[in-house]
Amino acid sequence: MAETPAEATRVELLRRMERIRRFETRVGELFADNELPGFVHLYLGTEGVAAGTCEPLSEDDYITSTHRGHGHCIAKGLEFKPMVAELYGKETGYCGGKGGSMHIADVTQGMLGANGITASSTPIGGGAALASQIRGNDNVAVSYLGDGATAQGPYHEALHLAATWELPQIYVIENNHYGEMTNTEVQHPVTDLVKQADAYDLPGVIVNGQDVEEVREATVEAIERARNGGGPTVIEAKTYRYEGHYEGDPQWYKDDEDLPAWRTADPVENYRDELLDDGVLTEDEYGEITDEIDANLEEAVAFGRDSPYPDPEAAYEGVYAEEI
Ligand SMILES: Cc1ncc(C[n+]2csc(CCOP(=O)(O)OP(=O)(O)O)c2C)c(N)n1
Ligand SMILES: [Mg+2]
Repeated sequence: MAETPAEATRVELLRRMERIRRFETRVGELFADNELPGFVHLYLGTEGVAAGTCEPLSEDDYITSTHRGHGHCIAKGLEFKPMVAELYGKETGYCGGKGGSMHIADVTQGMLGANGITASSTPIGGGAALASQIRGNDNVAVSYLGDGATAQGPYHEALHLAATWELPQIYVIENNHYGEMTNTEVQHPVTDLVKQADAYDLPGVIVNGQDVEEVREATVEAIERARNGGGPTVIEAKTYRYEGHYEGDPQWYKDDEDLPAWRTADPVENYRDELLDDGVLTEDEYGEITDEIDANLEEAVAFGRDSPYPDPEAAYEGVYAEEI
């Protein structure tokens, strides 16, 4: 049975999940209204994973993310304004509007990038973990990947090196039950993807991704192991993608019974009810938290809309390494 975290930690876990839920819901609306270019892949339903894994990290720890990366950015502490501006492709975005939804990065906060290339978060995180090891500091790298991405070569190469060199890296598999339009069970010979960790003699843990405290507890243990030279851990969070693969996906492949069942396990609403029932929060305090988030979000939307597009010449910047 998980030890209950301190009250302030519990409120913080809820706050991060609410930030993700509200951001993603609003982004879905903006995309449907044709305001955002490109594709967006929403993180709705899986908020417990990002919040539970990022809350125990420090600003100096690293994360590497996926094409479904908004939740990771928010949970690591990135701000709404430059995130929304990036989604609009505006120059005030985190990457000057050149990255868009799938490539948000802010190295100052240890967010080394969302990434459109599935599984590529894992070798990039391995590089960050190797840097920590060489520098002899305490920083760990958390690398997120989807269930589908566990079938890819770069993940296994990253696992192999990280295990051999005992790098301070934590792999978080978000098993949201789909890789694009295909159910996980059809795509893989095993349903518990964490079993792959055995091949590299790494500890592997399965957690209920809808239970933010369970996710956090497994992450705290993995961080401790990594900081103490114990090497990597693989965490598989069982969770569920509420939306399609991308916004606009008609989702004809989804089993109609699954969504309602997973919605009753909603990580955000259930945790809010738990904190209210436990007397950790009052309805008024909860309202203050969500009002502040919503106000920040609307400011960010206005900021994104009103910001200028980047100068076309900016396409040449950041292509080659510049002398520091
Ligand atoms: C190397 C590579 N191959 C294929 C794709 C196309 N693609 C984008 S997302 C995706 C499926 C990802 O599934 P999963 O890893 O489960 O992540 P989820 O979308 O469920 O979060 C694929 C095949 C890609 N982006 N990169
Ligand atoms: Mg998936």
